[in-house]
Amino acid sequence: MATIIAGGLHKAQEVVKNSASKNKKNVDLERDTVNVQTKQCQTADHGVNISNPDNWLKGVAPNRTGASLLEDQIAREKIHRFDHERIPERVVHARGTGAFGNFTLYESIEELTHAGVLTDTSRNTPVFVRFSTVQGSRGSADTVRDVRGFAVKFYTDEGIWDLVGNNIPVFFVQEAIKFPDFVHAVKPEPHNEVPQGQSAHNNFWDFVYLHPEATHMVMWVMSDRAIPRSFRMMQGFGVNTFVLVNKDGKRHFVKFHWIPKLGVHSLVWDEALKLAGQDPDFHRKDLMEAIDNKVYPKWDLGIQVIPEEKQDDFEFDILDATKVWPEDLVPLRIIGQLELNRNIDEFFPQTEQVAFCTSHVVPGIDFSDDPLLQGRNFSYFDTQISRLGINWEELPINRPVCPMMNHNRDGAMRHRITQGTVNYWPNRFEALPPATPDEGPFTTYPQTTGDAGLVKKRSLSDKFREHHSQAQLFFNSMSAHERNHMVKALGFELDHCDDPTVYERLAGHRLVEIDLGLAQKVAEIVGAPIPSKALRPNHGRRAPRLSQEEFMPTTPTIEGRRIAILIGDGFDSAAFYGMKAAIKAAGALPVVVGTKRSPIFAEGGASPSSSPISKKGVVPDHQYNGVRSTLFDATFIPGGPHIQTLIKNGQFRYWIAETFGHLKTLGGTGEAADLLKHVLGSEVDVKVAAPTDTAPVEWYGVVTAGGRQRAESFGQGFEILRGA
Ligand code: HDE
Repeated sequence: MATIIAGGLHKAQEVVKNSASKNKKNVDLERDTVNVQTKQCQTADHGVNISNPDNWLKGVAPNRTGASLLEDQIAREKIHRFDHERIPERVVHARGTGAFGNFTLYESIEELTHAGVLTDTSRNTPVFVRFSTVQGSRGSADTVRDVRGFAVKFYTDEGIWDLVGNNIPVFFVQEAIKFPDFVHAVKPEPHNEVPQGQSAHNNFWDFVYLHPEATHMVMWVMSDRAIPRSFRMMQGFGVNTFVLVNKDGKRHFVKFHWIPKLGVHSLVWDEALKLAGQDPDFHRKDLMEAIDNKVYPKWDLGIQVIPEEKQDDFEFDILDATKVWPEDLVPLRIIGQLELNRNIDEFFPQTEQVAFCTSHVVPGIDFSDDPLLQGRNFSYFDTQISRLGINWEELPINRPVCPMMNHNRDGAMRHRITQGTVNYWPNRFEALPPATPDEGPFTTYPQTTGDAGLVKKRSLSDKFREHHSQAQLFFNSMSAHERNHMVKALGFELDHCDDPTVYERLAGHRLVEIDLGLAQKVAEIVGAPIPSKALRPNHGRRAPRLSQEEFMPTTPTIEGRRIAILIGDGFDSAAFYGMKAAIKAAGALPVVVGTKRSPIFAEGGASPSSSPISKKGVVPDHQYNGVRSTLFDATFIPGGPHIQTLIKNGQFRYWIAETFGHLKTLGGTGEAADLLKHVLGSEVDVKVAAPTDTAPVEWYGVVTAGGRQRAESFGQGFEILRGA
């Protein structure tokens, strides 16, 4: 991967320049951006040139080291600055990564909203997106089983709009006041700060049992959605119910969806576990690599809309964040596209200091009474004060690209200098008057409670009390192998709970509310009494688009995928170069893995003369000990005498077995079939594919990915191969 990421700084700057006229946020950030790669000499923070940044000032007697002097203001400054480099990590979603991009509209939805960002089809709105995990701290691994954050900051002409979503459409709790309990329960336990980056522990599952409203979300978290292959290949959901207001003042309820153009794909659990150790930055690097290679990740923006007069037409409360709006009842309408096309220049001032705030909406978008959203609108602003200080909105990554001016002043680290003698309204100069209606101000929708008998109560509407119907709907909608993965995920999690109260209650009660078969399987795995009676009948309904298999791209694609090519001295150069070019032509990334990282020569001693590296041989991107099959989506092995070297090497044999076990495509030419057959045995059908225009060599393929039947035989296949 290093080869691809190298030079990122220059590329990022290039994009800033090229798109300067298009992307207002890039232009805005330029005024705070400097480049360390200049020959300017080092200075202290107050600008004085420094000649010795390496030694502390000392009182030195002849031939002695001498005492360090406190007087050294240069050394002290360096240490002081270092001592204070850290800020509090986010209380949740601490681990994340970000990128810049643009949002454009396919069609205006002016009948629903007067927000410019959702109506002006000529606009190219700059965005910054931060993806994250939830449970782990800043240094935890990327591929853990967890919800992923999908937070989008739109820098619109009317101000910032933060759509702070997740990759799962529902949430664990219905009331914001429950959020601290939930987060305490899922985070590492208080007595020993264990576990990191996992929900597999007593307290989380104890919480789940005691909160039936968490059941639906838990089904999603135990599904493949919680171990995405890439941030680029997951859906995003605003989760909460928002409101759109049109120019006539009519309001509609809305849910926002992001749908990835590459489809929705996941890792298998064994890969996720291994990757957490082999490459804890797997998702972070994957995103940067794709953008550096100009395979820009794209999502469609979809909306589901419910007119105000239909809000009571559903069996669930449309403000309940533990429920989806099934698409057969409320169709999804695609209206725009998000593209990520620029990597960050520096992590801390951009990804770490970016601060999202659900209460940041623009005119035309408003809040519903969704109780979670109302609580979030308080929490995000508050948490940014604790992380970044009261002037957090002045930071370059957070400031809007439209004019911003008011009488808010002062506070720690104020940057802005405002001229003039007044800082209050009204004032004798009429300085900074409130916006007139013509200036498009934000106006809160004049919602009437409509209830003469309004009373203050700590409660939710009755429909909020139904917790199992959609959990069943989700489970019913999974394919057989997705269900199988859920059984295994529950087995793994509950195996990490050593308190019988926790796993027995879960299997014997909570899961029986969803599906008896599911509960029985899990109970057997984790050693709980096996339940014999369903607690409620399964309503049998399905919603196909809850299964991620429904999100396969209409034309199968390998765009943006990483494909390993295994070689040793004596590989077939025609097959090697032919396939490498074909992979590139299809928008995927060939990564050469060799027996060593020094030059490797093709059969006959040299590469073809057409190759620029013919005399030097091929220098692989990695040697086999530096990477593992888990880092790639498929593997190709050219034929040639080098196969004999690979066959003798246990690690290459394991590579083949593991790739097969993880249901990924294996391909080869000529003698590569010997290696595939040697490792995979007669159980596996090694097929010969005819040469095509893009793959102009005859090659063997063991296609293990994509098919449901194959997915079901995953465990079996893997076991056979381990033995081989
Ligand atoms: Fe958050 N959440 N949350 N959350 N959340 C935070 O804000 C909170 C909720 C989500 O990349 C915090 O800046 C409350 C739902 C994302 O910087 C904090 C409740 C959804 C991110 C906070 C929720 C989310 C956060 C911590 C009510 C999906 C990361 C740091 C129950 C729609 C944003 C921060 C980033 C971050 C509070 C529930 C998504 C403490 C009170 C539902 C993606 O303010």
